[in-house]
Amino acid sequence: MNNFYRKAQFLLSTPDLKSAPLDQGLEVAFAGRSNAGKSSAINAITSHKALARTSKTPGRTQQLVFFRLDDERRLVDLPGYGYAKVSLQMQKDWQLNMQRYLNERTALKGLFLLMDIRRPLTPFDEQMISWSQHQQVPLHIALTKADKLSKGNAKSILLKTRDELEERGIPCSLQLFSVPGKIGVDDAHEILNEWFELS
Ligand SMILES: Nc1nc2c(ncn2[C@@H]2O[C@H](COP(=O)(O)OP(=O)(O)OP(=O)(O)O)[C@@H](O)[C@H]2O)c(=O)[nH]1
Ligand SMILES: [Mg+2]
Repeated sequence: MNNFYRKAQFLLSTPDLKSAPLDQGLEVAFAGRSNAGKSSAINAITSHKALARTSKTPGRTQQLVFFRLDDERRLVDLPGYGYAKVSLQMQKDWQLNMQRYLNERTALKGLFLLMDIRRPLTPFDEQMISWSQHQQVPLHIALTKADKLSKGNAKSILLKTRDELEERGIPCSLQLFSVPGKIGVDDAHEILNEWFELS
């Protein structure tokens, strides 16, 4: 079944929902801070080198980018947030855009939130989490760039973050992810299979 994600193809990118694909079928959105590794994760999950554009410069993906898996299923690379250099107006636009997407998108079956393991749960992450809770969109969190820490440290941050989320009563699953470390692609497929009704 993992070969399924290799079928991913770029569909379209759009600054807002007006030009988005028809709101039908099943969609999973990848969200997270600029530079958290959203586009890299999409590439690893679909076994493509450069399906989603990655960059060392934060703020690369300013649009909602839709990838088609089959007639019914799509992945979405959401615009990154928390990039210090963007104007207040752009931050407001982002907030409205994300809120609208989470509120209105019927096809949205799950939010895949990526957080750099060295900087989890920033205020913008908290905002995404609270919007997803409010809209009752299932939430899965991946702590990215796990290769930047020792195995022991990565594990302890995973456990600490899990405790923090549990204490706040936020129901979600949590995993480690690393592209060069080849960590977490199977876990990601498992949760996507569930949301895409493939298992
Ligand atoms: N060491 C390491 N670097 C990674 C990993 N994942 C991504 N990166 C690097 O982090 C940088 C940002 O990755 P992107 O995938 O472009 O991040 P993004 O979240 O899509 O960023 P925006 O599109 O700006 O929101 C790139 O230089 C990637 O090569 C990882 O698992 N380990
Ligand atoms: Mg990106």
